[in-house]
Amino acid sequence: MSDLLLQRRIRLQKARLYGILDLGYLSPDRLVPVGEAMIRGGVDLIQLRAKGRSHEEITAWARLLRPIFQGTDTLFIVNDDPEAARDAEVDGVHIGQDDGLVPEIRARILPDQIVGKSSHSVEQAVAAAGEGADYIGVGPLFATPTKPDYVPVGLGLIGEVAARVAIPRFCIGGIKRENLDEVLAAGADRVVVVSGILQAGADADIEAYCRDLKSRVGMKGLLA
Ligand code: TZP
Ligand code: MG
Repeated sequence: MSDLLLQRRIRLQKARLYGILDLGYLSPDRLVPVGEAMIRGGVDLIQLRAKGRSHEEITAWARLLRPIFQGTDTLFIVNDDPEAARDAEVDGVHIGQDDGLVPEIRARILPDQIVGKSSHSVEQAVAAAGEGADYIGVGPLFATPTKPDYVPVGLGLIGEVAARVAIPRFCIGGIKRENLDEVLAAGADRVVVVSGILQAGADADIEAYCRDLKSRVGMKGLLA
């Protein structure tokens, strides 16, 4: 394993809070300031999610964002587009259940980049880990307008997956400041928050919202 891949995997192990720059909520001119606010607020991983946008656009936005991560501990992940992740030389790529197997994706990216995969059941979580994913998403826990077509999996899945899968598990879907304690009490130690962060308000409010989430999920990590 290269030093860079090892360093990325160590950062992933330590990561607790995952945020997403989702162009369903943000206009492109807000990517950099909101990304910077999230980094200041302590977000450990940030994904660029640009559903329905072209490969060229995604690559350009990834290249635009990359410098804001320099000198920080925050990892930068591109959703859905392995070639954009490769060409923009970000930290990794995130794929869904319909995007193929992890080894196929690895063959399309740089050797030291990480791969995350979404899972919606214990079977999918176990399979993603078996394929060699570096981390998994688990959800959606609750119904969410960010991914409207998905049936919520419920809080029970958190413990079932934790019992079977050792790689970092990020719970996702409808998680906000208001229900974070409930999610942590159900066994989550890592969370993804999308609309909660992006709808928090001005950049300073986004930063404060992230810092609050991070202190609470980070405390759980310390006690675990
Ligand atoms: N995958 C499963 S749920 C989800 C994704 C991308 C969206 C989560 O967004 P929110 O706004 O935090 O519910
Ligand atoms: Mg996908």
